[in-house]
Amino acid sequence: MQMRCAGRVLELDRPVVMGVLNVTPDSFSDGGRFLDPDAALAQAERMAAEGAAIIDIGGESTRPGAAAVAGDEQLRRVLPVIERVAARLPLLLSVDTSDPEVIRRAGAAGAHLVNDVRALRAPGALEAVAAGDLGVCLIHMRGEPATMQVDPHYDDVVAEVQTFLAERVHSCIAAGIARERLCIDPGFGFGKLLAHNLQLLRALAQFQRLELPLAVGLSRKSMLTGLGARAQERLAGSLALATIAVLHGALIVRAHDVAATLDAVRIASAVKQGGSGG
Ligand code: PT1
Repeated sequence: MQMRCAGRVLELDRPVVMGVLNVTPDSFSDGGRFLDPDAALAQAERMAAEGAAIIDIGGESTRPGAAAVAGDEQLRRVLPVIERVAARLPLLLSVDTSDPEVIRRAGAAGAHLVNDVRALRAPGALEAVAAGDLGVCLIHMRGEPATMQVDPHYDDVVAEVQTFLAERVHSCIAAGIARERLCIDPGFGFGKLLAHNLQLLRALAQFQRLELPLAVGLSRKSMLTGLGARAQERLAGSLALATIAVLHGALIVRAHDVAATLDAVRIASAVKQGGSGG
């Protein structure tokens, strides 16, 4: 499988790691560390050296409880970082946003794909992507980050998330965004209780029915604490979840700890393929 993003081809014959670069003062695991564009560039260079295929640059935290960030503030945070990283590193850059103006300006600054927890539902977002050639990661989220963990309810979380993603894929294609530009993500932790996250993880292979690259973000999420991981020690648990996700077909694994995650992903992929080095 592969994905087309702004004139580039992301090869997905084996799973890849998307490194997280939060340019926010409030992000849950590395708040404020990379607000300075030079510090952000240094972190991007580190993740590239560790083997990231994509760097995901975000100016709006979407962790549970986080407040929305206005487009102009997101632009102030992410544009200098996108420009600097695009000028220095050959890998793909994604912008973690829902805002149409941020999508447009990030694309002009050198981003290759949009990673959107609102799956292009914000007014104008679908059109902003359709007007260019950026790739898109469509993520499922129930509600908004500020309130999404307040009593989320599903009758059948796997079916409901799949139906939602299939509808968003359809809307993208109807708006003129080619299928080759899309990937999907069930949105672990986005309006989901631990039981919902576990059902999605166990049924992850079913998302392959949509015949699109499957992305996941599990790194350092609170579901690990719910599963018994120590609060300050989320790496081992994150690697366990990344391994399980790859065994169930994930091809893009979003993670903070790129080198360790890539090891886990490579091993899981090789075991899955029945060969070595997959
Ligand atoms: C994700 C993701 C993302 N997650 C993609 N992009 C976040 N494609 C940001 C918690 O429960 O899963 N996939 N971009 C971060 N969101 C969260 C959600 C962070 C929940 C933490 C939690 O702790």
